[in-house]
Amino acid sequence: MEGLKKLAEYVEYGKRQEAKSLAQKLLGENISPDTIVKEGIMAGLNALGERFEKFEAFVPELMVAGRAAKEVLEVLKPKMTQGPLHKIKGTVVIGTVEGDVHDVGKNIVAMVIEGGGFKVIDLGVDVPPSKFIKEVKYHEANILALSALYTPTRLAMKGTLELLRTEGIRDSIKVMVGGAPIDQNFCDLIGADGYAPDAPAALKLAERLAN
Ligand code: B12
Repeated sequence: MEGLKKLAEYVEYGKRQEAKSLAQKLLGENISPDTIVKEGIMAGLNALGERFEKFEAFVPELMVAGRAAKEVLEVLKPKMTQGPLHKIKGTVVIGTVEGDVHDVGKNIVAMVIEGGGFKVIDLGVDVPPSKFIKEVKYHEANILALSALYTPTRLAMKGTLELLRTEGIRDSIKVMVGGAPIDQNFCDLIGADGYAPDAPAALKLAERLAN
């Protein structure tokens, strides 16, 4: 669809205002937030990621595109969190692990899980293991969701799980992991409870883990 293609382009080139008003318009045309995320935001960021790999785009471009993506998400948020909120299914503490500042994907997962009926505590980016542990205890969370995009920071996921064990609370919480460099193998390797490749799958996983 032409509008979604245009939106992907606005996100890719960091045109925030244009991207926001187009997203608003697409919502008005009854395009689902899910489609806007996939075919607008993610398509744009993926195209930029490919240019970045070929040294045709650089960090400043990633920054403006990331910002545009975040602002479009804000436009979508009210629709995405309008889920079947009759009953809270559980509490999820979510964050991007230490050393990593990517948060577009983590924010999408947070919104979809919240829309699906969970209470979500979002700790933001570059979250040290000790902070995750403190918040999990404070909120008596059922699920801890860890995101990582930059491969070296996967180690911080392992570190967070180790601290949960040291603190003696590993058995009282389920841990789910995700982000581009994460897969089921890595999840098994560090002893997490589940991996999901995208936001809808993350919601299904959370529902399974909460039971
Ligand atoms: C935008 C961007 C940035 C922005 C981030 C802005 C922001 N606010 O997030 C900025 C400029 C900060 C940035 C910085 C860097 N970046 Co960058 N960045 C990107 C880019 C273009 C898009 C990322 C994105 O938002 N994707 C879209 C979202 C929707 O997808 P997603 O995050 O994968 O999330 C989905 C799933 O993974 C899953 N998911 C995500 N989290 C979770 C959590 C759970 C629990 C679950 C179940 C699922 C799940 O669901 C999400 C929704 O479907 C990617 C390229 C790409 N195509 O991904 C590179 C990329 C991730 N960056 C990369 C790099 C190298 C860097 C830098 C090191 C660059 C530098 N030299 O400084 C720094 C690292 C900074 C740091 N310490 O973290 C590399 C990583 C390579 C690697 N394998 O490690 C990539 C892949 C680019 C590339 N092709 O080389 N970056």
